[in-house]
Amino acid sequence: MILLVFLFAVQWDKIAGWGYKNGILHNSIWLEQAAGVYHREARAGKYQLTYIEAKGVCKFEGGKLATYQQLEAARKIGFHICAAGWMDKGRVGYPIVKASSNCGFGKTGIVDYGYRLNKSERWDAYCYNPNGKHCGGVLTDPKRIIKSPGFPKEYENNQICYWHIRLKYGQRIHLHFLEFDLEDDISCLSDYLEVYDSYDDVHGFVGRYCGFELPAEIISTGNVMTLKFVSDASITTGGFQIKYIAVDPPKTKKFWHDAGSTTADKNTYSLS
Ligand SMILES: *[C@@H]1O[C@H](CO)[C@@H](O)[C@H](O)[C@H]1NC(C)=O
Ligand SMILES: [Ca+2]
Repeated sequence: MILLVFLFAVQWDKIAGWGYKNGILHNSIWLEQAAGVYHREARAGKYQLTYIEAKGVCKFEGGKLATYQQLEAARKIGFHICAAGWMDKGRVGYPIVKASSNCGFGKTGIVDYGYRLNKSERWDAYCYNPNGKHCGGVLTDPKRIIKSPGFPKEYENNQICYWHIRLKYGQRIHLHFLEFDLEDDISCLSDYLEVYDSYDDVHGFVGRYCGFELPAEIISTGNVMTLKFVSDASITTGGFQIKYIAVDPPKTKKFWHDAGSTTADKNTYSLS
């Protein structure tokens, strides 16, 4: 019984952690992979892609623009994004799982803007790729080495890779850069690696890296991290190898005191 309450308290924290922020359900990265559907925006930000460009973004990663049916299938298992994107044949819409007045007009389903007559309008993109992306992936092992595609050979042009590191609740991620060599320019506009201390490449920006200087070690604040690698259309170099290791939380009562601010946690603690 004590164990059950304890587990419940931990689970509850976990659910609260996988929350809903800025219109995005923050477990969507897992779910989008299950359905083969994923959302992309332009490097310049939200709503910057014409239809042709949106097609190109999906093609970079070996996918295609998703059909309405594919987006709906993903939505049914929890894919929720508050941003309109191009679909197959020039249709535009977005998938809403959880009704809210500030996104999706309080309804659930695909918010459908229909087939656009003007293909120069700018939206995001919904891509479909059932075979996974040709680089990147979701990593759940406590220890792994992440390599640029093709390493130790040079990486290719026009790559976009996302690595989503997802460890056990309570663990942190320690990144060590072992080798690093990306095309060098002052603002890292050509080729770069970005690190985010969060579930996605929107929140928790840590840094953008290029050139050949080894970045310093990074430790996450939570159990998730996102790495994004982008290369442009010319000049490639040696690439990178990055090791990550799970760091376990200290197993002392003090830890639970510090972490436990909810009633559930306090009840659990007094039982034990
Ligand atoms: C098509 O959309 C673009 C971008 O919104 C706009 O600049 C252009 O004027 C539109 N063209 C027509 C024919 O409405
Ligand atoms: Ca380059």
